[in-house]
Amino acid sequence: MSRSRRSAAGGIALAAAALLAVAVPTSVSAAPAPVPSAALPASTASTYYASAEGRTGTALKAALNDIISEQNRLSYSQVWDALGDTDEDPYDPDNVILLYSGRSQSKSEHGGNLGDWNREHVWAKSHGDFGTRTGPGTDLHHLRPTDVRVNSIRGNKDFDNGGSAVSGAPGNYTDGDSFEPRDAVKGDVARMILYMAVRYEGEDGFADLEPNDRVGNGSAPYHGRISVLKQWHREDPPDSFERNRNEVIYNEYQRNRNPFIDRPEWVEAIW
Ligand SMILES: [Ca+2]
Ligand SMILES: [Ca+2]
Ligand SMILES: [Ca+2]
Repeated sequence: MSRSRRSAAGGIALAAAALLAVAVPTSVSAAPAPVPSAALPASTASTYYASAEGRTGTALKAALNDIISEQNRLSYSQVWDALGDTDEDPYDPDNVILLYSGRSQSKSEHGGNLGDWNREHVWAKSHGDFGTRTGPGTDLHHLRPTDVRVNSIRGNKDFDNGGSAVSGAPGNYTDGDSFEPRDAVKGDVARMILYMAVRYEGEDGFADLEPNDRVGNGSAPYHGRISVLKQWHREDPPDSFERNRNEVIYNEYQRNRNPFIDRPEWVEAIW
C-alpha cells in the first residue's frame, strides 16, 4: 500500500516538474498563473460553494446541506462498477485499492467470498438503519471497496484509537467497541463521516445522521468519536487519490461533492 502511495506522490512530482519545464518558457510574458486551491479549480469552487462562502457553524452546515443534496442517486447494484472507477489503482486500471488493507486487487474479484472485496459502508449502515437502500445506503461518498474479512471485523463499530492489530490489514486496530483504520486513510474516514452528517439531516425519509463523541452507538443515527475524527482529519489531509475520487463522483456519478475534501477548514468551522 505505502509503496503505491509513495510512487503516486513521486509520479505527481515528476508530472508537475514536466509541466513546469514545458510551461515556463512559453509563459514568460504572461502574468503568473494563479496557484489553484488545494482541492478544486477556482472556477468550480466559486460557483459550487458560492452560497456557503463566509458562513460558519449551523449556517454553514445548512448551506452545504442545500448544495450537496442536489445529486443523482445510484442503485446498490450500480455501486460495484462505480467503485471500480472511484477507487481505481492509479497504477493499474484493472484494480481497485482496498480502504483498510491498502491492497490493490482486481476490480472483478468482488463478492462475498473470503479474499473478495465488497462494499463497505464507512458510516455503518445500522447507525440510523438505512441499510442498502438508495440514498445513504448507496452514497458513493462513504462507500469503499474493502476486504470481505476486514469489513466483517469492522462491522458496525464506531471509530476510535486503540485495540489490537487486525491481521491482514497492517496499521488497523480494533477492540470490542471501536475500529482504528491505518494512518493513510484516517482523514478519509473522518471526512466521509462528516459528509454524511451534513448530507443527511432527516429531510428525505432517512434519519438525521450526526457525529457524537461516543462509541457503542449501535443502531442510533450517530457515529463516534468526533474528537478523534477531527484529530484524524488534521493529521491526514486530503491527498491526490481522495481528491480524484471526489472529482469522479461529482463528474461521472452523483453530481455532488464532499465539502471537507475541497475545504478542509470547514470541519473546524462547523464542529
Ligand atoms: Ca474501543
Ligand atoms: Ca488519506
Ligand atoms: Ca445530519
